[in-house]
Amino acid sequence: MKIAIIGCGSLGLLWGARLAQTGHELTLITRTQEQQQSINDQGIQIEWLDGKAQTIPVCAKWVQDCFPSSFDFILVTVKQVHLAEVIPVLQQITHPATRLLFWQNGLGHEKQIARLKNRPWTYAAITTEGARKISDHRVKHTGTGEIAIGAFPDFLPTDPILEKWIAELIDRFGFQINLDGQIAKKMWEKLAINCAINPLTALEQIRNGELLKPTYTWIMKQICAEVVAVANRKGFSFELSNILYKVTSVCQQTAQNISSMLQDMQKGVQTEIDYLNGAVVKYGKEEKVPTPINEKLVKQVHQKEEQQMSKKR
Ligand code: KPL
Repeated sequence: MKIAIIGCGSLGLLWGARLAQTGHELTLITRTQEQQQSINDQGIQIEWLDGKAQTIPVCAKWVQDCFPSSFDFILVTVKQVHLAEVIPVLQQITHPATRLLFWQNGLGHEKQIARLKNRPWTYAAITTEGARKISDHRVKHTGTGEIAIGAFPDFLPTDPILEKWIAELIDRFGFQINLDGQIAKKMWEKLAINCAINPLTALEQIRNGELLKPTYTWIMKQICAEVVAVANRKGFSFELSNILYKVTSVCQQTAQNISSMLQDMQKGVQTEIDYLNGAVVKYGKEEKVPTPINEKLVKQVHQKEEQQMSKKR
């Protein structure tokens, strides 16, 4: 199969390192020419969870140079903020049977996916794994977690191509990937996890594991209570205790991780706050469910984001 990964942040590089070892023809599509050169010249340098380092040669193409091409399988690992600009590219480098896996945090991608014409095989992939991009071609795998994939936004028939690919990955790497018939619910669950972890780590400049201290667990409970109230009103039923248990497990499993929002802050780039806590506020308004804590966090993150971005300018 011809596989591409579009978006070479921490998750894209992690999956690049994995998929380069599966024997499929793999191309990493980068947003900048500098990153393309750096990956082509030096390969992906990855430090795995057990501390072992590996250099993996891969083929990278700058997004502007990837036409004409046609891939059978694409992992879309750009952030939500870049999804809109990637959709026209995806339209051109795919065919009607291409499988597209969208790996974004938060909510909002269904609107973007709907812009694709005649590309029915679209999936959402949800992961709670941690990874940190160290430079354009270097990445560190910083935490294990769940991986779930499911048809999104529409229901799809059984897909032998996707199932075979997943079976290959399980066989090759030993980790579990679950095919989930209710991926939209899983997205709300992951949303709650990100709403609790990402803004607090970004505002306080701390690693995920530090959120296990009582001061933070108390705030995380309030954040999650609002997310659960909105999700329940939207028809996704959750128990707060269950969500808090998941948040705690992710903080433990990714204790050393720098959350994606803190990574964005440190780089002085736009964060995904509008697609995380911002989405909760938006849906809360629609459902007339108050979300004051999430609203406050959105404001605080925007303020800090602005400060960080102006330092970079
Ligand atoms: O998804 C993540 C993120 O950083 O965006 C978690 C799971 C919280 C890992 O850091």
